[in-house]
Order: sequence, then structure tokens, then C-alpha cells
Amino acid sequence: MNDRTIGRAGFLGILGVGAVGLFLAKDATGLLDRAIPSSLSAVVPTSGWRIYTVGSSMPTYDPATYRLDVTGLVGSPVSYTLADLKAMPRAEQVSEFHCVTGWSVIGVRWAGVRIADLLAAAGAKSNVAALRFVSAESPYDDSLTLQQALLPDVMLAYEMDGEPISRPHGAPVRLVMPQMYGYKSVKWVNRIELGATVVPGYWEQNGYDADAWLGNSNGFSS
Ligand SMILES: Nc1nc2c(c(=O)[nH]1)N[C@H]1C(S)=C(S)[C@@H](COP(=O)(O)O)O[C@H]1N2
Ligand SMILES: [Mo]
Repeated sequence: MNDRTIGRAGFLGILGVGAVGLFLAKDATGLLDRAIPSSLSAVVPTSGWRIYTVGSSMPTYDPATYRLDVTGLVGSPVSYTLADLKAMPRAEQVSEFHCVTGWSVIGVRWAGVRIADLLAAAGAKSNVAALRFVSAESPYDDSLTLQQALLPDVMLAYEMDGEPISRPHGAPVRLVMPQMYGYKSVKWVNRIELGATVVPGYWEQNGYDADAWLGNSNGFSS
């Protein structure tokens, strides 16, 4: 098993070794210690991306066939190409990314579409209270409340560090939710379902908190 194809067992396995890693981390990552919430610094064993999937292969982006469908509480379902998404107001940010297993990446540059702009374009109904982000990598999905999705640093990103999002990182679009653990940041998003209630996501069905706030959810103890 390697990080590129790490699955559910790998995720849970890494949780097991996290406690060992933290003893190495304390002195080695002074920079990280300062950059992340102090409650997190003790459990950061490394820095740098690890590529996660729950399936055995990564979805392939084909510009000719890719669509982002917005369904549910919307006037009528809409379907966007990547070009359509890029024609919406462009947002940029630099944010941190923290996986619940203990690794972090700071200073990630993202560009993409704010959820508010997407909802406006799609004609979302006023009774939308939750958004379910569905991955082309079945069965991965996760949801946010409307309030969470409208936080100013949440976006549907199509660029990372100045380049189109690569296939391992979720091409062509992934969710970015920096204030929650990485499992909320669904890769290879191809459908957003607008609903009235939050639907428990892939990892929530495995015991993780739906409200996966950094340092304030069950990520450490489970
Ligand atoms: N489709 C999909 N999205 C996913 C995951 C996954 O396995 N499949 N893993 C999540 C987790 S647990 C983390 S920490 C991040 C990791 O992002 P990266 O693979 O770009 O490093 O993606 C999240 N989004
Ligand atoms: Mo994660």
C-alpha cells in the first residue's frame, strides 16, 4: 500500500501511528508549530501532501465530458463545464490544509468559485440548508451546512499553487474547507446536491464528526 492508493484501512492505520510520529515532530517542525493552532501542533508528524483515495483508481478528467451537476433544491438542475465554472467570479486565497491523521500543508494557494456565486448562478432555492458534494470517486461524498459553505474561505477550487488542480488532488475541481479537517474537502467533485438537511458523508458513516472543525471535533480521539 502506498499513499497514492491509500484506502479506508490506510486512513485508520495512520491514526494508529500518529501518536508515535508526534514525538519526532516537536523539534523538527518549528515552523509548523507556529503556523497552526497550538492545539494541533503536538500531533503533526510531518508536512506535505499525501494523496488519498477510497477506491483503487483516481477519476480521469476529460474536458469533453466533465460536468458539474447541481441538483436538488434548484429551479431546474444545471450542468456546468469547467469553462462555465471559470466564467463565474474568480476567488483566490492562501490557506492551511490539515488532515485529521496529523499532517498539514500551510500556504496553499487556491483559486476557484465561492459557493455563494455558484448558488446564485444555479438559481438555488431559498430553502437550501445543506450542500452534499459528491465525488466522481464513488462512494466518496461529504456535506456542509449552508452556513458552513458560505464561510469566506470555502471554495470550489480549480487551481492549486498556480496550476490547474492535478489529477491526484482532485481534477478538475475539489472543495476547499480550510477550517475543517481535510476529509471535508471532497476531490473530483461532479455533483452538488442542494438539500434541506445534512447527509452524513463517507467518513461520518465511519464515525467522524460532520462538524469537523480543526481542534474541536472527534478527530483526535477516534
Ligand atoms: N474523493 C475523495 N476526496 C477526498 C479524499 C478521498 O479519499 N477521496 N480524502 C480526503 C482526505 S481524508 C484528505 S486529508 C484530503 C487529502 O487531499 P489530497 O489527496 O489532495 O492530499 O482529501 C479529502 N478528499
Ligand atoms: Mo484526511
